[in-house]
Amino acid sequence: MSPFFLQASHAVAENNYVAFTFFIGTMAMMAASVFFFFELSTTDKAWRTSVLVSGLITFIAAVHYYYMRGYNLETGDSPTFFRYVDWTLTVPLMCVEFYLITKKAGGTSGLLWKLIFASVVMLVTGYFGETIYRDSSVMWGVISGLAYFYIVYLVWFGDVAKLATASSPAVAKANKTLGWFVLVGWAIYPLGYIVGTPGGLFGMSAESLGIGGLNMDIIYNIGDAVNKIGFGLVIYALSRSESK
Ligand SMILES: *C/C=C(C)/C=C/C=C(C)/C=C/C1=C(C)CCCC1(C)C
Repeated sequence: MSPFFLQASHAVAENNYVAFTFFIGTMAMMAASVFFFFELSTTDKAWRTSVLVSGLITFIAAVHYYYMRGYNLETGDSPTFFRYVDWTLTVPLMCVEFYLITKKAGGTSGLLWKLIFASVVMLVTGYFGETIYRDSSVMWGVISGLAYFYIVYLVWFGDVAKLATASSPAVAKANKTLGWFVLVGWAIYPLGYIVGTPGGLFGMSAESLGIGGLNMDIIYNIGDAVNKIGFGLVIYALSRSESK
């Protein structure tokens, strides 16, 4: 007997640890959403939209995680389509966060679109490499990686960094922390992509990376928990430090 939270209507997977991480993910994203939404009433007006967006990111993820858990239990497969729908909604919203925190110092919608465009290129090419064009997953992974590094560049050295520095010490500090999330936290995803590619990529596999036992979905789920909730908390902390 598997525990109740692993049972599906077409009971398939016993001891399905992947589905278990989807279950934990659903709970964590739901709890984070409730937190961000409830804190809105005591958030300074200037930061309300930012904290609201933090809650929307985790809320959208919670709904997707609920579906992904069911999909994984019933089919035993990776819910790749739902995963990418989730990311295509939530990653642009993270770009919106960068726009919102730099807006006071002159962040423009042009900058926002640059970030969103890069993130969509990163995700669409990643999706191609994981699904339709499996045979050329190296090429699609590299293109996706280039778009990713462009985002890293914008946040660390480009317009986002410059505007954040010009804004206030608190915004500059928050941007630095968000920059670490983008550089280190987001780097978890290419790891999942490598592990999920049959035969591995560039001769790398879960075993050779020292993370044998972790599969692609578990790695993506860890990445989402770290990045969506962590990112939101940085914005929340900023909203508190600036309202004093
Ligand atoms: C909440 C979801 C987030 C922050 C998702 C981020 C996803 C990425 C940074 C994905 C990046 C990828 C590459 C850089 C190369 C391989 C393909 C991807 C899409 C996994």
